[in-house]
Amino acid sequence: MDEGDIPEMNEPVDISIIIPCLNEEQNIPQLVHKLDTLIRHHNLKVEVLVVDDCSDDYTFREAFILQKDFPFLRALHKGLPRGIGSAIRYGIDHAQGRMGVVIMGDLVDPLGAIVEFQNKIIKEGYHLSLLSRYLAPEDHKNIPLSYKFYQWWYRFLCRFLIGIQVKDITYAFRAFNLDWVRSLNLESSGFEISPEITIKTHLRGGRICEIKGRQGRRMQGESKFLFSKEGFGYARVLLKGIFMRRRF
Ligand SMILES: Nc1nc2c(ncn2[C@@H]2O[C@H](COP(=O)(O)OP(=O)(O)OP(=O)(O)O)[C@@H](O)[C@H]2O)c(=O)[nH]1
Ligand SMILES: [Mg+2]
Repeated sequence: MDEGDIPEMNEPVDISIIIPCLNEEQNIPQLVHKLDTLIRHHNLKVEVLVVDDCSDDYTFREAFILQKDFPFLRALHKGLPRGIGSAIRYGIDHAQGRMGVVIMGDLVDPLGAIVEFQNKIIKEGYHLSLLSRYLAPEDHKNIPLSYKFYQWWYRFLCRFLIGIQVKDITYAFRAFNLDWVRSLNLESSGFEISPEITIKTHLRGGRICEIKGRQGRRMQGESKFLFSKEGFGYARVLLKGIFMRRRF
């Protein structure tokens, strides 16, 4: 089984939903069913790209089999080395829509926001629309304290050193104009791809907006995020942003 067996989309699509996945076999079927409900309800023109990174479980097989019942679905197999950032870039390279949306495979993102993202990016012409958990106090109550601590410092440094005013710089659930994001020459392999997109869009003069929303909790499978592993990438993206700001 490989992506070469999958037919190209026939109908033009507006939205390319990119789902980077590592060991998410338990979550993929439910996520695809939820997306199907949303797509039908709002009559969205969508393709959904599941980008699997040589998972140890049957993530790719689950997505591949589901393609038969859900024509909007494309199961993509990305080779090693692993990395959520490389998987998102792989999805961006293979996307056929006008707007890209990144969602997590662990069912934590408030999917209804995709409709609002479409208004912001396609109708109103924003380059980047972030889902922000920090616009209303009730939306960040359920974020673990350690994450809040790191996010607060990162936001503070980005504001102070780069001049970024948005409140949720690092949350991966977001939408962007695909041509715009391709022009940013993204480089990140890991979780730092999210701030890289935000920082580069800001520095290149792109229009950014935030919409309010709350993240849920992972119910199945395991988190792969380890600050000790990802911290260096976040620092690199921040330092590069400071350097770029001096040049522009
Ligand atoms: N393709 C790919 N996907 C990954 C990789 N690492 C994580 N992911 C996916 O990225 C999404 C987010 O990963 P999580 O481990 O839940 O990280 P998180 O949501 O930032 O952290 P938690 O809040 O602790 O869950 C999930 O869909 C993962 O399967 C990777 O190396 N490759
Ligand atoms: Mg998660």
